[in-house]
Amino acid sequence: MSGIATVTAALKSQQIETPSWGFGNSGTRFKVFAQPGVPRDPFEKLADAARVHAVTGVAPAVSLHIPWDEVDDYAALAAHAADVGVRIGMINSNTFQDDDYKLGSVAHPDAKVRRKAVDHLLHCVDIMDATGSDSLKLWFADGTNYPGQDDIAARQDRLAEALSEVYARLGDRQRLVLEYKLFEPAFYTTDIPDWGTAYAHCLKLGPKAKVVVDTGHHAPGVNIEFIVAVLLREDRLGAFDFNSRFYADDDLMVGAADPFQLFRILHAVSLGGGFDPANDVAFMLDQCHNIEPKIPAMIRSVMNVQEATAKALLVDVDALRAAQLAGDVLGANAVLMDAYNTDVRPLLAELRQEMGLDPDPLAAYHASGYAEKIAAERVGGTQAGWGA
Ligand code: PSV
Ligand code: MN
Ligand code: MN
Repeated sequence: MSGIATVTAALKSQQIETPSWGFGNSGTRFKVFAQPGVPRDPFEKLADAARVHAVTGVAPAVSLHIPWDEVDDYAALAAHAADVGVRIGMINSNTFQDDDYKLGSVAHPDAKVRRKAVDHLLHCVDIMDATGSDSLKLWFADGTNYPGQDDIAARQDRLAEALSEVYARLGDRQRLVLEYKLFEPAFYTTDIPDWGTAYAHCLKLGPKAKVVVDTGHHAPGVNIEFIVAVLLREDRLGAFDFNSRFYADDDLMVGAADPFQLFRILHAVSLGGGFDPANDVAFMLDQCHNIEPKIPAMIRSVMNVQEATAKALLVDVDALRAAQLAGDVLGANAVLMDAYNTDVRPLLAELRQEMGLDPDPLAAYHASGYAEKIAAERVGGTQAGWGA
């Protein structure tokens, strides 16, 4: 295959997973602005996600969040997903919204609360069994607000014990991916604040435990592509939660705040073999659209990841290596910038036509009449989960 044929083949096989909660109403702690036509249940969220896939061709999986997407019959939900043209992706656990979790969940000082939290995680694995999902995505809000509030190391012990019980329950084709976050809702210590802590737990658990990099979960200025390169090298990069941020965990559309950072991250993915499906890196969006229309925002986000991926794949790696080995600092940088500065939109438009799609996914969505249809049909859409 020629260089460009390799790039287009990789772009066609890329899969970008959308989050069910990105289709519901969401907002900040100050206000949720309701939008017409938002889904009233998980079935309708899957239908909306299917529209994103229909016009982009690269978003076939949808992450669920439990209990926001709790239903009686998960096999029926998975069948519905298949009917509308998508599949169930990761199952995201939620151990942060019950009153019991005020002092934490799996790291809570009270064994009864820890039991409840672990039971929820095991329930999530049951849902994986019923839906065919292969990944359990764990994010814990656990932490403390004040020095002295609890013992840092004891909390790590409790966390490790809970994780090992869940790990032992995983089937052969199932895995867990562990997410870190610097702060929020805890403000003094967070029990998994960084990739090092997540990595240490994954190492102890075994090969079916990998780290999730949520691009909004770091201190300002952290070099995320470095983390990505190291995790890939150690075979412990499980997934991305893509979004963008100006300040903290803003959950804005990926590629909106800093497209160059997204390119640098995807360049690290490319060099580390992360686009090879065998490495099982999931490219997930974790964002919520507070003021912008949900489905077009998701389409835009998928396109942003695709554009950054295309640029990352266009890097002339041979020229880059030659410049690096020659100690040609400016030359190496120029190779990278050449790829970043390439307008990949014509390439992607052509690729979509080859895939039988409209070259302009947003125009195709707007022309489809779907937005008007759901606005007329759906009354009383649900909130994404926060503050619900
Ligand atoms: C936490 O901030 C997080 O990034 C986790 O991935 C959650 O599952 C998600 O947001 C939704 O609250
Ligand atoms: Mn996340
Ligand atoms: Mn987050």
